[in-house]
Amino acid sequence: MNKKALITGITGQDGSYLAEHLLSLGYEVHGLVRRVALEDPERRFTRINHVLDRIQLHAASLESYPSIFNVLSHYKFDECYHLAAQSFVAESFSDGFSTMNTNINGTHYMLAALRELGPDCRFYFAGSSEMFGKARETPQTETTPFHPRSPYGISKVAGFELTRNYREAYGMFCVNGILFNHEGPRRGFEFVTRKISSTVARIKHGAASELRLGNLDARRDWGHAEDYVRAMHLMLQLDEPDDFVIATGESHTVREFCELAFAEVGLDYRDYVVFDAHFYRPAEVESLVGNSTKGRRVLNWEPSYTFEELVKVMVQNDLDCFAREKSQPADSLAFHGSGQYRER
Ligand code: G4F
Repeated sequence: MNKKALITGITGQDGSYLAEHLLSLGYEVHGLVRRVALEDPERRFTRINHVLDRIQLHAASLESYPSIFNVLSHYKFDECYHLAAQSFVAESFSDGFSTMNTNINGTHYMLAALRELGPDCRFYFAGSSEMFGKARETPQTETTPFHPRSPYGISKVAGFELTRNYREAYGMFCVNGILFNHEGPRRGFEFVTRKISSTVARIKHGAASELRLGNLDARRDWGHAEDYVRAMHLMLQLDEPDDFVIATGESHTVREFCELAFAEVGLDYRDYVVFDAHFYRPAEVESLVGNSTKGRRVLNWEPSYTFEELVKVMVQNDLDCFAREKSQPADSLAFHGSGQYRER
């Protein structure tokens, strides 16, 4: 019998890579999606279009316990990957209440419904390096204390603790992945890496003249999302549930990302990058770098992309996207205020 997996957030970057990975392993893959997404597949399913005929989607909202309960009452899942969240840190400062509501209650609803309907289902929670925030030690490990710096980070700490509590209180197989930044060609355009790679492509083609950014000195440990979804799956195959840091162990500044991305198209970032205070956060996470020794040993996991390869694939992908955009009907990609395009 094939294993049955449920992915929340299946339409996002990580969800789409994870769906592909689980399909390649012979899983029956199901996804929870909001009804608005089902009603607007062209816009909402750009990352999963190529696997739509091999997965099953169910309408539910993370804000509605009954809708989650309803889906879980109809299927018996072996594994549940809870990836859905409001995941843009900057947005969490603008609307902390929505972020808290979706991220904390959504996780609690998933856990409570599983406890009721499928307590044997293995549960993965997408924790985040943002939980370390103003990091108390470098590099960060599974034992580094949390000090979140945003409503998003706080909501992830709550989700982490809920997951651990369901493991300890009810004996459920619940694990936390503490994933550091993971990017790739499917990254949303609001995140800094994709903002840079997509704007580099536009500048190269004469469609933009500058790139406005906030803190260029922020340091992150950036890996490729394709590598990180493999770790999620490995965590649910263990004999005992546990929590793991997943990271490359290298950190680079936003400035370094810019330098490499512009160099990829033969340009010097200093000629195009403009500092814009608007993109500064009320409380910044200055520097993060993970130590994933435990994950590498126990899960036998290794990242396969270097930082340089990550930047290169993202820029090359956006050059291709731009070329396709020019040959497509105008409404298949939309422009927003800052001059970057977004997938519709
Ligand atoms: O790309 P970012 O928005 O990602 P951030 O805040 O590190 O969070 C991402 O990674 C976390 C860890 O895996 C996830 F939990 C989270 O959901 C998300 O995926 O910003 C990276 C850095 C920040 O320090 C930010 O201040 O880039 C800096 N930055 C500078 N200028 C900018 C900009 N970030 C954005 N988004 N836009 C800018 O113009």
